[in-house]
Amino acid sequence: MQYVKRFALYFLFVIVLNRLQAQNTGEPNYDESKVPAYTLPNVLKTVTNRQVRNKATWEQLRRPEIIKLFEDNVYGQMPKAFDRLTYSIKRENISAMAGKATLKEVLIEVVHDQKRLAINLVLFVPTKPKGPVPVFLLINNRGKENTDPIRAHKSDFWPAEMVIDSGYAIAAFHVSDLAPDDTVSYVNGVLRLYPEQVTAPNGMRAIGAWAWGASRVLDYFEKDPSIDAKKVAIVGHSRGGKAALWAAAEDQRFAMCFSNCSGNTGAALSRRRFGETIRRINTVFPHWFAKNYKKFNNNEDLLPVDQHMLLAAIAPRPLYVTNASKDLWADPTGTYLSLKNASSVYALYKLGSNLPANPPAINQPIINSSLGYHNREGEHNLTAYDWNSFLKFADVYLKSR
Ligand code: GTR
Repeated sequence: MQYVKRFALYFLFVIVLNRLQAQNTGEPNYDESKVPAYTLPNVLKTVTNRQVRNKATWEQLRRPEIIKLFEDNVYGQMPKAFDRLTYSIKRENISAMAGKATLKEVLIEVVHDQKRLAINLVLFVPTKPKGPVPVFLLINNRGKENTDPIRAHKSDFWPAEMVIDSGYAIAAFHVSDLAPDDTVSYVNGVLRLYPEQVTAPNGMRAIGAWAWGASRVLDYFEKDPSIDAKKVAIVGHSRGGKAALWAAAEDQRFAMCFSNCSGNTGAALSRRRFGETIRRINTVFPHWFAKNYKKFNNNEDLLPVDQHMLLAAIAPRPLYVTNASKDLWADPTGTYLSLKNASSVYALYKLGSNLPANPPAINQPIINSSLGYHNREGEHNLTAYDWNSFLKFADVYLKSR
């Protein structure tokens, strides 16, 4: 008996040691059997332990609580006040794409405390639409050539022709206008307008700045008669996909959200510690999230939120998240589980209930659900396959309304 006890204790010791070692070396875990046991925070229980049973309590109490928890612990505050937003059309071409679209290059300027920020927007609107059109807005975190306004360079990352042919407008801005994606120079954008954010423990940083920029573009859309500002779909890939989720959660004017391969601190559950972890993301990208987020390095279970709550904060608006089969770094299973765990909030609106318990097979998109999903075969990227599914999803939820 004594032996058995000793052996059991030794065994436990080895397991704990292994786990600690794995955490400390920062070695990513890709083994499902090594995912630690975890309990997700209950999305439908308030901080004072009140069960949320209906839309009203969700909207008045729990949702604002969750947004505040994400602001204070993860993405930082989202400054709402500014003195002025103006815009000018820098270039217009009414016969772009061989006459299929009108191109507008718009300069959006935001002034606050006598400081000015410029956001450059590229926008294509289908020619002769019946009225204001829904628009896909991409947060571009890759090269600017991907959104080439003169279309000398075409890229599946932003397949403008394909979207125009489907009857939607398509737009993009580059993250560097808001916050350069760099550990030092990230402050040289919107944070110049809000310097107090840089020092605050819950201050906005790059991901928050990109999401903030998406909302300013939406402000512009509200002034452009060719755009239906009530039907703006925000799209982002990877780090841009994290920002797209945060933008849609913070700003309820976004009608729809597409978050592609967003992974850690995007759509994937942090507590699974599969692939990228909080510690790793905070170490390699210290300029992305609020300073407070570093408290949760190797400490996921202390977080008062997990990412399913971010997805839930988008309810009842249609949300589509994706993975790529070879992109284990972004934890496809953890992403699907996050979506599944957000569905209890969509259920308050009688939506999203048809989501299967297990992830669908590769290349089997779930379109007919307010919570859409696919795991595309292949690498970490935003491709024509992804956009094709986005368009199908939008056809169900944006076009018909
Ligand atoms: C990776 C990062 C991911 C993701 C990705 C990307 O290096 O670890 O969280 O954001 O970059 O943006 O492509």
